[in-house]
Amino acid sequence: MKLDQATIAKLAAHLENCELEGQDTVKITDAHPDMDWDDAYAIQDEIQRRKVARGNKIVGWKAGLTSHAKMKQMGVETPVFGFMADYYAIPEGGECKVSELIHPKVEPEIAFVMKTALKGPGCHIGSVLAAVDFVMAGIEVIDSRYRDFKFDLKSVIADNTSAARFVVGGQPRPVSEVDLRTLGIVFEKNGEPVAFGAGAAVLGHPAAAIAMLANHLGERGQKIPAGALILSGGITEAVAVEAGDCVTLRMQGMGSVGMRFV
Ligand code: 0L1
Ligand code: MG
Repeated sequence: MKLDQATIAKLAAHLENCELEGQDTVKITDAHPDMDWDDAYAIQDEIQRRKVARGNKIVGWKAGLTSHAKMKQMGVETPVFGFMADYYAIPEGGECKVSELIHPKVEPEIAFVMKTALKGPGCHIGSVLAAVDFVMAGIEVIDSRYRDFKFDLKSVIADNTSAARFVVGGQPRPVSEVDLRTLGIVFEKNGEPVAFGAGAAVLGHPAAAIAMLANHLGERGQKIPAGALILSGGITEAVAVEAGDCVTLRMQGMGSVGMRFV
């Protein structure tokens, strides 16, 4: 690690304040070009610690940058991971307040709910499928705290991988009943289809994102607990939204889920 504890705490407070106040900032690597990957996750961990100390619950995790094309574009070989706090959750069909955010975008994702805990290292798609209870449709709202979404990966990780809000729902299905690779989706904005895809867009098999998350947490002595919700990564490009927009994700054989931006 290159940053001392005081700097990590200062950067975490700055990024979390930007999130809570809906204010943007320049990327933190501008002032700290030497920070490394461990520093980036340490800042994210400190943001999580601040929320828990304030009484928020951590309800799950997310994987980001899970398409091979996007990873290549960003020059990385693994996805990035963030956590999800309880207040990120929007009820199915509910309202997401744009005034609380900076420049939201939405991503259609397959959400996993764990039946048993999963701890890496050594997790693979098989261990994930054995540990998952059910899957369902989910929409992630990302909202980078960096001005104009201009960032590098270390800055993004420190900023909890742009996590902001999410909605899950539709018709949950036992994971054993679903071919996650060929699972088709239609993503609609204001009633018009804007993106299409299939589960294989996420690392070839979306359960691979959960295995990588378990291995990532395992390296840090942590596990994915039973009951945790995990968003496995965007199946399509993120779609920008503003107040007045309505988005709906239709997932093959699994119903639909949506939210309104007000
Ligand atoms: O969930 C995601 O794939 C987003 C990861 C962070 C990068 C971004 O804000 O676009
Ligand atoms: Mg996402």
